[in-house]
Amino acid sequence: MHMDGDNMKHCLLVGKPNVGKTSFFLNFASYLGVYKCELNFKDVEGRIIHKEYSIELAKKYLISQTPFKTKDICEINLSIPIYKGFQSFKLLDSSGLIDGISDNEDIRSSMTATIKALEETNIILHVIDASSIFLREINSISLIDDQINRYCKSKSSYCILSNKMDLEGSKKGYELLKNKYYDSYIIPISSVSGMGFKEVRMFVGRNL
Ligand SMILES: Nc1nc2c(ncn2[C@@H]2O[C@H](COP(=O)(O)OP(=O)(O)O)[C@@H](O)[C@H]2O)c(=O)[nH]1
Ligand SMILES: [Mg+2]
Repeated sequence: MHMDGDNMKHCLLVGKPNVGKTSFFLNFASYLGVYKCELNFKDVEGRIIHKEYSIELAKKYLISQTPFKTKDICEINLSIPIYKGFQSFKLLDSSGLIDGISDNEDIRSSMTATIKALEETNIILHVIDASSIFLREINSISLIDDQINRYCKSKSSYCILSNKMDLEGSKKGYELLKNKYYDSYIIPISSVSGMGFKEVRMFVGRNL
C-alpha cells in the first residue's frame, strides 16, 4: 500500500470516461468544505503541476462531455471528521479506463497512469453511470467495469458509486448493478445534486 511521508491514505476515483468522476471529485471536495482547490496534476512519469482554482473555475475547466478531457491524475487534499477530530486523505481523480488498448498514445499513457494509481491506492471508488446502462455509449457499463470490480474487490477498500441517480432510467440501472455486483457495496449517488455524499463520506471515513 502506498503512503506519503505523512501517512496520508489515498482514495482513487476510477471508471469509464463521462460517468461523472470529476463532477464527484469537485462537488465532494466542496461538500467537505473546500472552496479553493489546490490541485496537483501528475502525469505518467510522475511530473507534478500545481494549480489553484476556485471550485467553480475548476468545474468549468475540468468537467466536460468530451471524454478524456483530463489525461493526468489529479489530486486534492481533503479531511473528514472522525471521532473528535479530522483525518486527512488525498482524493485522486483519474481520466477514465476503456475496453482494449486505444490507438491514441495520450489515452494509452493516461490509462497506464490510472492502472499504476490503482495499485498504489488504499480506497477505491468505482464510478458507474446508472443512467446509461441500457444504452450503448462511451460511458455505458462494459467489460472494463467487470475487470475493475474483480481486481479491486479482493484488494482494498472498494465500493461502487452508482452515479447520475437524478436522471430518468437510473433506478433500473441501479437495480441491475445490485444484481451484477451483488457482493460489492454500492452507494447510489448524484454528483450534481449531492445525493449519497454522506454515505460516501462515512465509507471513506471508516477506511481511513
Ligand atoms: N445529470 C447528471 N449529470 C452528471 C452527473 N455527474 C456528471 N454528469 C455529467 O456527465 C458529464 C461527464 O462528467 P465528468 O465529471 O466530466 O465525467 P468524467 O469523465 O467521469 O470525469 C458532464 O456533462 C457532467 O455534467 C450526475 O450525477 N447527474
Ligand atoms: Mg474527468
